[in-house]
Amino acid sequence: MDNCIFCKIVAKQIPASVVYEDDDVLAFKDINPAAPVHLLVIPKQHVDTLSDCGMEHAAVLGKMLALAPKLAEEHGVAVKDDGNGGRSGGFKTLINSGPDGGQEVYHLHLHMYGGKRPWRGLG
Ligand code: DGP
Repeated sequence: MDNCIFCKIVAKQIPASVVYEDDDVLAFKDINPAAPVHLLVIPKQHVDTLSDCGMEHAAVLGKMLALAPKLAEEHGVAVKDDGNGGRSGGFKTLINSGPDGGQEVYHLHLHMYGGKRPWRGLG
């Protein structure tokens, strides 16, 4: 889509630090990280916002979410057994949708945050 920054990243017209790519999705580092690990996962095919998605998007949405554990493992933020019967590590996934949802870039994207807290503005 013309003038969409994330479509330009997909098209390699502007640079990004890409961490995963296949035919359907692309993952790259957020330019303004709010956590030690802050990745964005996007569908290659443009859709403005989650609010525009329907069941026809279920496969790509599932793929975006299913990628998170793999990325977490690769970036050292997977949920682990702490050896004392508890868990350590972990990450947050978030999709901002529309103005009241805090969405600034209108190409659907899944944020993935992880690493040592505190994280900027994320509770
Ligand atoms: P949101 O508020 O959910 O729309 O978040 C948009 C995110 O996109 C924000 O965390 C910053 C990131 N971002 C914006 N422009 C670029 C860019 O050109 N490159 C990269 N890597 N990230 C960008």
